[in-house]
Amino acid sequence: MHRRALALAAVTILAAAGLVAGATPASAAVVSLQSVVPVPVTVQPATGVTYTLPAGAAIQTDAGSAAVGTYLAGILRPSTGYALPVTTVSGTPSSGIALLLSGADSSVGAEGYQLDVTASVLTIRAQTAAGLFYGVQTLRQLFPGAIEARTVQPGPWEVAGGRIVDRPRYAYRGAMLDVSRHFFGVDVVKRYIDHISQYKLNTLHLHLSDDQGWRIVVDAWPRLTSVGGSTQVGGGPGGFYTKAQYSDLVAYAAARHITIVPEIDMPGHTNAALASYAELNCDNVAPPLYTGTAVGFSSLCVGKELTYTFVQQVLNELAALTPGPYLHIGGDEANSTSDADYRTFMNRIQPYAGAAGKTVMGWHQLGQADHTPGRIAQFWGTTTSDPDLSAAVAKGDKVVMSPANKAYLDMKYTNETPLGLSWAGLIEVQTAYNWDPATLVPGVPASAILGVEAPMWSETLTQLAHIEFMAFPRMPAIAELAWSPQSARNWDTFKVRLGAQGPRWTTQGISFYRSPQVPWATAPPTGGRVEAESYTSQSGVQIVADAAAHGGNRVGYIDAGDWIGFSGVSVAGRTGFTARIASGGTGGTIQVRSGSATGPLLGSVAVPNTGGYGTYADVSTSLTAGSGSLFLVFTGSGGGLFDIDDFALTGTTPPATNLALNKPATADSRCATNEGPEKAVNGTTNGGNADKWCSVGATKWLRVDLQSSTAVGRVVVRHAGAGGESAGFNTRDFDIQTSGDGTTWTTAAQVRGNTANVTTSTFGPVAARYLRLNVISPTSTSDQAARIYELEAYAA
Ligand code: NGO
Repeated sequence: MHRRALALAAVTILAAAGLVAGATPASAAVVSLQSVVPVPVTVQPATGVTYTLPAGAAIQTDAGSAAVGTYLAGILRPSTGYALPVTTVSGTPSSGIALLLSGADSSVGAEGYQLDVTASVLTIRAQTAAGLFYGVQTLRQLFPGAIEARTVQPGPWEVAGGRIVDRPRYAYRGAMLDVSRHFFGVDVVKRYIDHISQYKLNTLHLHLSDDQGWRIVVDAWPRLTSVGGSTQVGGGPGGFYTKAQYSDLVAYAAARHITIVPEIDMPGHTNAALASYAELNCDNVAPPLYTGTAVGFSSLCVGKELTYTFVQQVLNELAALTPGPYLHIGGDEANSTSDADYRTFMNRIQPYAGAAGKTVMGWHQLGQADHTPGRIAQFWGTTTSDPDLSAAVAKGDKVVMSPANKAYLDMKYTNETPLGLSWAGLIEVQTAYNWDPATLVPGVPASAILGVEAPMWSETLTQLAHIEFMAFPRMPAIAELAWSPQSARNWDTFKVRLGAQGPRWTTQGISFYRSPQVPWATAPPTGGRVEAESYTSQSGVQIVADAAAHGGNRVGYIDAGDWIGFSGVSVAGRTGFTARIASGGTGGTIQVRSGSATGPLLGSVAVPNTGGYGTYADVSTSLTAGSGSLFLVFTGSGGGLFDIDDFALTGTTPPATNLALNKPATADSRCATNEGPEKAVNGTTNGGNADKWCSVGATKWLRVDLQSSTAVGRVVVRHAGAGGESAGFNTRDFDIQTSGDGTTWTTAAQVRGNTANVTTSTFGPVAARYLRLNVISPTSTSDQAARIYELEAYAA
């Protein structure tokens, strides 16, 4: 193998002089008001004016805008480390940040906003909370990219002076996620909601059923999920949302001014339902569950009365879960249903949505059926004229544009894209961007167009990183079509604005496609980049000269277990790791270790295929607390999986506020009067034998009331050995759990087989009112006791 031959010639050890991670980066240039995506309607920079967010700033809101203020505080607090209290406005604020529901330019309408930046105050004005929310998304982009970090960064937090007055072009600005072909859990969907809200989209269409899986509980038809939800493409375990989980998603989206549009695809794309209930089939024989990717082979039984009972009950239950106006009934690719049956079926079921108080939405083939009030036809064709679409428009339907050859986020970018399909063509960023929804299909008048949606089908996508790689950078491109006036859009300025988003996405841990069409900004995310070739020790790797690599070289990984070490780079206080890699395969992993190549594992990041060695992408992982020098260990089958260009350790010492300190603590038992739960939150481990919570019995739990919903991302437990007792008494197996109500508990972290004196569990921040440590097995079989000297909770 050529790479192996190179490796033997190039085992060079370089000094890391001057490349110590953690060096404070030079103050980044202030972000230009002209760099916002989607481009605003009007931007007036004020030359020479800069606002600097002071540590003591408050976010001042009207009664109706407090929730937006709290949302903004949630973004700004972790990276600035500032308290940023959300207060009620009095008069016209002259300092800090003001979110006001009055005084905006009248042109902003229902969803627009006006942002004013002076040297003393940041003011966003709008007519609605939604408008303020979009103003907040603009403000976010005007802060340095490090504002997106979830650990305290050095700042300064400067914003260029001027005024932006902005409003959306279209009322419907959507993204779609296919959770049927592969199932994605609540956390993945929430993260995608965060992503799309950042670019001012207001609709998330969830494709909840298809041949491969039914993903939402229907009480009247429980086998839909117990059977129909039990697999997915490729035969994995599938999954589904309970009604409570679905409602949680709806609420999470609503808090970000996003409406969820649920889709039950009918009469085709229904194999999962037909497999769940034999009686729904014309021949009363249930077909097997389906895990392939063919389309057009299934149909509900149009001639059966039970079909209509089924559809009506399903739509009624779905409507009850849906505060938004639309129910999407699919209607695409009904290739196993005759045209006459299709019309019969659709004409009969469409009124069910109306009776449930909802408006029908469907793929544009629905134009074959009768119009119903307010109906939306979603165009997914690849041609510029379509009889079904024309029929829909002639009947009075409104249109959402999702042309598959422009707006489908599941199409490959290029032939080399490792994920995605290509039936509608290859969609590089410029192709996704360079079209106008109002003129794409000549027969459809601009007045009929309600908006734009970017669908993400998941035949080939199995994890969050895949969704992000396909969505970034095309989702922001489509978002600009949906929000910005056509006259303000321009590929040459867009690609520069888009490229400036790159370091932000890196800071957010988003793995994105580094399209060669885009001039990506290369500013370091935080804390400075370290060239991989500056290692001070290594085993097995090679240095490869590469003009596209930062510093001119990348480091080649040859065999599983190859590693590089950096004696001058400490992991202490670091909470994140981001590496720039180029990969031609999948299955590789970068392990972050400390002290040695076999030292403690602090984090591990799976390396996706970036499209080959010519294409770089950033991959990220969070790190658990550690100390000592950094080692990167490469695993996987090796021999061409990936090379690493450079990396950054992110995060400084996390905020040291122990959220559990002196909070009310209870437990199911105590060994002695002076060994109660309060001892585990008293801030000390040095009171000897009696400074611990000790518990006896088979199950043991310690519960802390944080007294209000609090973001918790890290829990530190100090065990017997940390309090001076024998480390043999350290608690071995336990769960860290969180709860909003003290009744329903979610496990945030599991620790098994622990022998350390101090354990740190890090997880994506969870909003928790209560925290619970559940001891699974006793530390010592002789006395059956748990000994916890301290339980500490931190935001990150
Ligand atoms: C088509 C088809 C879907 C596929 C998708 C893949 C529509 C509306 N029906 O789009 O079933 O998943 O293409 O790109």
